[in-house]
Amino acid sequence: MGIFSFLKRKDHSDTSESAEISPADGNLPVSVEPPGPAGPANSLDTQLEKSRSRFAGGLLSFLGGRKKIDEGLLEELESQLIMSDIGVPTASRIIKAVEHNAKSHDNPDLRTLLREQLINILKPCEVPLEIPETGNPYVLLVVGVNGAGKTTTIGKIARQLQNGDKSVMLAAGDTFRAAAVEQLQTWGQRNNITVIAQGNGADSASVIFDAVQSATARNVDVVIADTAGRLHTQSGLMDELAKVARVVKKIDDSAPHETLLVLDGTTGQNGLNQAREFSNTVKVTGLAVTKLDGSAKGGMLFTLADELKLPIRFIGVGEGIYDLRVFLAEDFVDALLGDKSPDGSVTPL
Ligand SMILES: Nc1nc2c(ncn2[C@@H]2O[C@H](COP(=O)(O)OP(=O)(O)OP(=O)(O)O)[C@@H](O)[C@H]2O)c(=O)[nH]1
Ligand SMILES: [Mg+2]
Repeated sequence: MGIFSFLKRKDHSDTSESAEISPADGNLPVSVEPPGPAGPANSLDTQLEKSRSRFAGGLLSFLGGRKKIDEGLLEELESQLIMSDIGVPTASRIIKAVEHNAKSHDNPDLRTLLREQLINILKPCEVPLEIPETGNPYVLLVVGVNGAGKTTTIGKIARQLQNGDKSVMLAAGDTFRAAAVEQLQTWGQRNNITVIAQGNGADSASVIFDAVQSATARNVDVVIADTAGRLHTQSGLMDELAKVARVVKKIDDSAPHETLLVLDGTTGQNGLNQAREFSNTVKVTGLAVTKLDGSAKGGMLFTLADELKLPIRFIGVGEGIYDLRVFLAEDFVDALLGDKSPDGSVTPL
């Protein structure tokens, strides 16, 4: 089960009211990217190349031909993990577990033991988004700091949902930043879906409320609500998020069904603080970590998983509409560690 395993399509024959609530107006530039070089044909190994060269490259260079797992080697490994943007507490937990497990093997292979621990940390966070069929729109609220990749991620998720046979509506809840509404409308056009908007300066909660109401009337499966980027220090904007969550409950008290925090993967450990700050205001139920293609900081996912225990729903690996992957722990670890042997096991050093 997961985002690709949707239930039957509903009847969406009623699309007649869209004009009265500002759908994408058809005059905006549209660029529909085919699955090209930035599309799904690229392997995760390629997309995570920077993180891999830091991660596996560092490990390879210090391990060399050394076979004996002793304290010195483990200390070096710990430093390598920390340099790969894994936080200190998480790195020491990994090392302790590796050391413990090494003792129960006659001929322990460090890389295999490490891989096992890395997967153990991420695996509980491998919880793909599921959209149950309840008869009411599933409300997905997208939050995060400025420039994290919220709007882009919304466009990509919308495409995946549509490919999974779900109908989608977008809510232009970023009424703060100039041109934010137009940016979302462009994504709406790329996906051929309605965007509910009221223009800059409107009340974000009111736009999102309208969208949920309209989606309910039209039997749309999923409403994805964009919001303005904000810092936890901007108390007015943080209060606005709490208001959005309150207001949508007036239509469906189980909404928002998912509050997805988008974190910029190039910010490393800072993502952990952002997650904590946002969780003080809204109940974050999932994470999307973007820009991992341009970053050597993929190690941050281990810290996020270890410290927050929140589902990591997606990883962003490029700017194109297809450059979003459902997060899978083993695939991610193997892409970071490098080559796999043909039978799927990791090539020993
Ligand atoms: N390389 C790469 N770029 C990305 C990814 N996701 C988003 N971006 C880029 O990051 C920039 C910011 O993305 P937006 O989606 O506008 O970010 P936002 O969080 O909505 O920004 P604000 O609305 O200003 O808060 C854009 O140039 C995107 O193309 C990704 O996974 N990889
Ligand atoms: Mg945005």
